[in-house]
Amino acid sequence: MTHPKFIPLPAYREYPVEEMKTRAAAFYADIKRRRTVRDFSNRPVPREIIEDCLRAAGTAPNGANMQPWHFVVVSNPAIKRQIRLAAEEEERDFYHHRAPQEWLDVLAPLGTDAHKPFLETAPTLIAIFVQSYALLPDGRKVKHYYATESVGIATGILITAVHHAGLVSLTHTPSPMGFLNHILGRPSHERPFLLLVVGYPAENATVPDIIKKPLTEIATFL
Ligand code: IYR
Repeated sequence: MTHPKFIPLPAYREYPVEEMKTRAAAFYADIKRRRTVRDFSNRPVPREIIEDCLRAAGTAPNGANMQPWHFVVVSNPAIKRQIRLAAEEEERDFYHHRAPQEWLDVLAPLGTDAHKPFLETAPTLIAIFVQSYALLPDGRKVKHYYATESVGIATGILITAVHHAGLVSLTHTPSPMGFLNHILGRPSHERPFLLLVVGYPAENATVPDIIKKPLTEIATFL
């Protein structure tokens, strides 16, 4: 048993209430500009930017601080091509055979299909893996708690960091995603969670005309 060790809260900053209000409003104004983009430019993105976005993701609150995530950043064109081919194969099966009509109906406004050119066009793909347990060098397994929730939170921070840096992203979930372990050489105790496509939008990028639910619908104050 390791005993807890505490240090004074290192970097908390309290702002005057008026400044907090301005900050909260300004953050909302900025994050509501974020759109999921499917039309990417092939302009390269400096690796340093992706590294800082991943460092930000790695600060996420998570179960027992086990940090049950792994991020594989792919910019190599040959690997991107392999991912595209494997994803499109799954997606063709999804759109033409597996997806129930009910699912296809709610996807219709997004205009998605099995064609995923962005997996090759975009400069950066970040494959995000969930580790349901850690594997110690001696082969012992250490269970991770709330692994999926933790990786979901880290992914939210990553998406926010990418937006904040001035890039766009697409949360892509080819299903099933097991091919990512194979192509990227990840061990079987890591489960693919999401493929985050990151880059600049294409000059003529369009997005679906959709709206977010208002606060009154998404929140209750008691
Ligand atoms: N994985 C498919 C289908 C898809 C599913 C949902 I839920 C979306 O919000 C969007 C797409 C695809 O990526 O096309």
